[in-house]
Amino acid sequence: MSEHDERTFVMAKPDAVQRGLIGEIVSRLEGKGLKLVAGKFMRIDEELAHEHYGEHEDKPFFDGLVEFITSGPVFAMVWEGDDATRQVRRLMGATDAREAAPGTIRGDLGNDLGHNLIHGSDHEDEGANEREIDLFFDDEELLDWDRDASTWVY
Ligand code: RTP
Ligand code: MG
Repeated sequence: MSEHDERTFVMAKPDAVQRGLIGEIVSRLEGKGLKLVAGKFMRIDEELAHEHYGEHEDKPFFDGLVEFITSGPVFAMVWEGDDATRQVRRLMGATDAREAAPGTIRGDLGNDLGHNLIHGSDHEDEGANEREIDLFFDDEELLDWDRDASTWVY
């Protein structure tokens, strides 16, 4: 991990899994030059959903959000790169997929406010990265690796 690199938590939500868009989401982050350091295909249970979305516990949409995020498998990931948290949020687009700019994942592919395909740690929430990575992954699941283009790319 070089000096300016940071790690950020990302998740393909149940709608992305159901619609067969895991690969597309991974591809967009890879294409931007971010590096995958962890990935896990899993179900989020009620308890994890409450912890992960704890900041929204008092909001009227909380129960629906928990129901959605626990409705089927998700693909949880950790991505690394320079300013990775902000980069991912830019690639994701605005929360409401109907308003998200074309060119973004949500803008191009997402359906609406609730079904917006992807979660990324909030860059405005100090420490959200570490907190969410810790919640979903053990330390040994985060891989340190270097790209070695000389070996495999001709
Ligand atoms: P996320 O946490 O899922 O990456 O999304 P976000 O940062 O862009 O948006 P956030 O404000 O954290 O909201 C979390 C999720 O709650 C749903 N939501 N519903 N009905 C509503 O007013 C409302 N507001 C937010 C969205 O699905 C959003 O992804
Ligand atoms: Mg959020």
